[in-house]
Amino acid sequence: MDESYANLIVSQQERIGIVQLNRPQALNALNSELMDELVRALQAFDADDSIGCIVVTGSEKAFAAGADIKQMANAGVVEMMGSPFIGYWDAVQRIAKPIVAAVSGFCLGGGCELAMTCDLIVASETAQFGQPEINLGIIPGAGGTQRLTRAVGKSVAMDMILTGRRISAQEALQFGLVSRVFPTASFMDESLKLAAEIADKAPVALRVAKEAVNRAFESTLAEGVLFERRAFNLLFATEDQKEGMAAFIEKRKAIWQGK
Ligand code: DAK
Repeated sequence: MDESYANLIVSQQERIGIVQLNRPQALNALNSELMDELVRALQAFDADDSIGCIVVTGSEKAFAAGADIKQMANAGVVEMMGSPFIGYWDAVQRIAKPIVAAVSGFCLGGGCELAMTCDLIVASETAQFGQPEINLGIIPGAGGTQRLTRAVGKSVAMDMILTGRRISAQEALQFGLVSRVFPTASFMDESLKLAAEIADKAPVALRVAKEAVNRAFESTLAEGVLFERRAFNLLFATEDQKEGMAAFIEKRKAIWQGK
């Protein structure tokens, strides 16, 4: 990737696209410049056939300490209503390839909402998750009241959102907000290993699986199951389904074409 970014470090490792938030002076606080770059980097990876899975990460100290408080402190209601800011989270949600949020350190407010907009969250032992907006006289505004509640249930979500308290990586694992917690020393290696495992799968099936799981949040059970059935059947029109099943029968590794 040749494009250069002021607030990101973007790289590729085999079939993994890595986007590292890099605004250390503000603990990766998410301003509009950073979010604009993030969306552009994700869209570029999404359009790149050599990428199978994307990792969004931050620094050891902070995934992101929230939206940039200094940027929005003086905004008025009309300005907030007309702000394109929230559109960045929607754009992240529209990325078709799987996105792993690899979280170390602070993951707060809009940062936690960004992680939850990704497809799965893995954490280092040092990660701390929270929605502290209540301490600023506001509430989560990028999906936190909805996605956190779906992830951890009403009681824990209320506890976190009404008190602003931060939870540890272990608590986040226990509550179902994250799927795995890795030791600090091996956190990035383990996160990339997981992403590589995903990136190695059949590309079309990955997209369809992501879409189907996300549909669970947007539909009734009956509609979701119907969506899954159609999506499942559709995969029998792909070369990868023929290859995957032939490889199983022939006891060899499948070679995916993404077709
Ligand atoms: N914004 C701006 N700057 C931040 C920041 C933030 N969220 N978090 C940290 N910083 C800056 C600090 O101001 C400080 O800068 P200098 O003073 O050195 O210039 C630098 O990062 C280091 O921070 P600290 O000195 O505070 O570091 P500590 O280790 O002592 O404390 C901390 C770390 C993470 C506990 C603390 O920085 C903190 O409490 N940060 C704020 C966390 C927070 O309240 N996050 C929620 C922000 S509100 C929207 C949708 C969603 C949102 C907005 C709009 N729309 C619908 C449009 C989301 C809102 C939020 O996320």
